[in-house]
Amino acid sequence: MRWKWLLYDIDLKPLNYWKPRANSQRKKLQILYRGFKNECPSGVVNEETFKEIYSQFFPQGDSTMYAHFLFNAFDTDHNGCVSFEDFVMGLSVLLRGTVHEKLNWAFNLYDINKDGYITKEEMLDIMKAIYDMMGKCTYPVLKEDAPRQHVETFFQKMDKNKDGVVTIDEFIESCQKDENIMCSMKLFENVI
Ligand SMILES: [Ca+2]
Ligand SMILES: [Ca+2]
Ligand SMILES: [Ca+2]
Repeated sequence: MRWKWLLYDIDLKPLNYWKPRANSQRKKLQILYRGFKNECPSGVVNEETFKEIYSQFFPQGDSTMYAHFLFNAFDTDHNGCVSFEDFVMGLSVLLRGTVHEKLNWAFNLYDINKDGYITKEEMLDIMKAIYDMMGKCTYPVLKEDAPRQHVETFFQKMDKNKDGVVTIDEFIESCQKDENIMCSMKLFENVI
């Protein structure tokens, strides 16, 4: 199997888009990549293993839900397992893709049921998962309703035609226009 890893070996260049965060992002990706290689001699990872590998990054919080959503975003053919090819394809978008490609990937993550729209509930689920993962140590003064307030603000800005759902065009347009949304949503820091 070793040839396979070599074949798909990628150099984990730091993201040049978010310079200040690039080092920690790179480190996370390297750990995940190594974890994948070690845990999955078969070249395929299931959701449980993925969660275990992922929880190493956030020992202070509960990353179960976020890892679940992340797994579904990597599992592009939705067959319940992420192959090394799926994984490397996702990584290469996140590491070397254009902003547009990265936003597409993020949209897919937020669109939990993959129907092409992000609802307020979906955004809230992701946001709650992120807050859970960060843990109380990171945000000691976090209020219970913080994720909901966050979502309200983003949703108002993103749902341009006010039809209650965010389309890919609305998502990309508002993320590109508003750096604040992009930063606050931690799209690229937390996407993986
Ligand atoms: Ca798959
Ligand atoms: Ca959806
Ligand atoms: Ca809309």
